[in-house]
Amino acid sequence: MDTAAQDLRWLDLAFALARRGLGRVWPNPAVGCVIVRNGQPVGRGWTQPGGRPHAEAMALVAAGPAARGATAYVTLEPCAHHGRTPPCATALAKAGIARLVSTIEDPDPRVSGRGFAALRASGVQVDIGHRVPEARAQSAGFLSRIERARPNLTLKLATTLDGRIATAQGESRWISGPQARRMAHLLRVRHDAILVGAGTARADDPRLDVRDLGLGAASPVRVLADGLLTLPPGAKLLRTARQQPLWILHLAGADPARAEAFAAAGATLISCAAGPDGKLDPAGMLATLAARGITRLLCEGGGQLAASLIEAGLVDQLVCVTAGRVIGGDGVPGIAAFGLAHLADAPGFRLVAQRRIGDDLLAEWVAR
Ligand code: AOF
Ligand code: ZN
Repeated sequence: MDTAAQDLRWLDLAFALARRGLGRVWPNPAVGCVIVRNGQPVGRGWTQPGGRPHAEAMALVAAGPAARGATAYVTLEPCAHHGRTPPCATALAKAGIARLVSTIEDPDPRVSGRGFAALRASGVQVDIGHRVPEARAQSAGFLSRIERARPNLTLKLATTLDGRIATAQGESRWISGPQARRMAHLLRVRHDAILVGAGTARADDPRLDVRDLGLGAASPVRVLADGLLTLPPGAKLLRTARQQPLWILHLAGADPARAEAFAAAGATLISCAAGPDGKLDPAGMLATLAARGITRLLCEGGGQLAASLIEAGLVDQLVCVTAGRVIGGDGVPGIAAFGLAHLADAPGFRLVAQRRIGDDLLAEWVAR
């Protein structure tokens, strides 16, 4: 294998390591780092839960003196700012790294090119611009938080062939099969927060955790969009609020006594702006979550919330599970009405993957 191909192979290993951090490192990006000397990996690292230590620091500790003269492969520009620890760029140079192979600049204003520049200034050979689409995709949440002041948003939909999520009587357990439901739990682990609307919370009384995967510690923040604080006090979300964070987004005008009761149960109450229709403004909710550090957000419904997010053009990816059943037009639609007048204005998505999952069809779409 020639050097260029070897480089990409090591960089891909760094991407695989970075993946371990997804959903657990917010507000930071999940970064991976491999240090290679004489064709052998001598140190591997990835961003640790909570966002620190950084990937490069972990890999340098693992490599020890073997880092001298080695090449470092890093999935994002090494940082240049003094946080709780010295900058990774300085640490790499100090450890004697001879060459850096990396992807894109870190858009954090404290970094944005300064990491690469510092390494170059220290005499390190800096070779960047590799695997750019992959780097942007893996850091999509972090890039979105910095560049758009909102999280990257995935909407998960599990519907019948005719796009329904429940019968007219509200029966919804279960539309998709066990394999698809397990996949949905794995999807939660890779996100910082799970968002549901109040209607779904009242109808399904979900816990929104990942307990059946034995990954309790990796459980994401649960976010409930409940403008008027309609959640019943006995809801599982509230009863588990002390074990796993529950943030409730509500309107300023919601009943203060209910707000107090929910806070007393352990929930974090967050007041959000209203849109022109008097309901929670979807863009405002996302901005609020980004300001609190959320980078990767997974919305699991229901139909009203899904419709408002899609209508506002805020859905970056759709993960659709389609089950081989038909409920009919009196069933509850997975995406509620949003009064679209012209087909030309219909939000569009591009199919990027599809496969069978148990007896269901899994399809992934990205916003056009
Ligand atoms: C790296 N390697 O593994 C990560 C980086 O609050 P701090 O000090 O941890 O810094 C957070 C910033 O560091 C974050 O906004 C991003 O620019 C960068 N993240 N950098 O060199 C890493 N996670
Ligand atoms: Zn760093």
